Amino acid sequence: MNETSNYTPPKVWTWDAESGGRWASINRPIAGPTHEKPLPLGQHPIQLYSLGTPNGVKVTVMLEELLALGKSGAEYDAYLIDISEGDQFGSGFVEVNPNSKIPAMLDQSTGSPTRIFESGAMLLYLAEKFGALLPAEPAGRAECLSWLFWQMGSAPYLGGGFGHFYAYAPSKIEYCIDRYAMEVKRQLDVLDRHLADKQYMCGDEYSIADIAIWPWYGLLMVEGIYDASEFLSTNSYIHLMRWAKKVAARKAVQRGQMVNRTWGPEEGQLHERHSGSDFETRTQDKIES
Ligand SMILES: N[C@@H](CCC(=O)N[C@@H](CS)C(=O)NCC(=O)O)C(=O)O
Repeated sequence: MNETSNYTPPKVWTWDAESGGRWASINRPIAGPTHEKPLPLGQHPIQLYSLGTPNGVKVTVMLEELLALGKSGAEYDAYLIDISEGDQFGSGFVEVNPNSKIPAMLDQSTGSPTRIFESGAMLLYLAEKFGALLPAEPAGRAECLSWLFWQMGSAPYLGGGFGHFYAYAPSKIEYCIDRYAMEVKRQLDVLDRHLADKQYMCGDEYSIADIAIWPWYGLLMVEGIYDASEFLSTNSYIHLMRWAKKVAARKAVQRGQMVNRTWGPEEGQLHERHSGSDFETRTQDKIES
């Protein structure tokens, strides 16, 4: 193994310089707002402030699934938060999410608005509010919540660990890439073995466990996020690949993936969403242009 650094940590860490790498300009060691900026408010019950990253996509897929089930109370306005510009540190955003990370959500249908932060909390909140996509009987519910929380605990190793050191860090550090590739491959094997005899994460029924896991592990399989398909041999996880493709084919998943997305092919981007017809208009724009 290459030894890449002789760095000796000082007694007390201080914030002296940007750390380098793709996200260096937004990283800081203090919480709280950096500037005054109220959030916009739309007409719909649910207000979402987000970006089309995997954590954001979980919630837009959930909302589109609920609307597809006829739950009109899940109508939503989705506003774009550009984390590369520091929008997550605006005063209005920090009031909804003191942790300054997308997604953040407000439910305006509850009299005084209810704030929800953390994508897993949003999935659970919405599933309970609308009585959907979460098994009602205790054993099924326990299994579903176990996988939901598995995702919340595991994905930081994929994104913040593997993705960061493989794709974003200013230099390739073998120790870090090895450590996180090992863990990510173990996680892929967990999912692959679990899905060997199941259609969905909790059996025959699609649920919030699938909605939480797919934007990270499903997209790694079908879209090769971080350009790492070959490196991680993702094709070898055949049950996980079958599940990833099946979930990717759902209309609500395709819609949810477009919302607040600002990169990739233009026809796959809907920067803000205020009505279901926005998707059709978006497609129409493309046909006419
Ligand atoms: N555990 C959080 C993670 C959210 C998160 O990490 N969001 C990232 C984008 S995917 C973010 O907003 N980063 C901005 C920053 O770190 O300043 C959730 O699932 O909601």
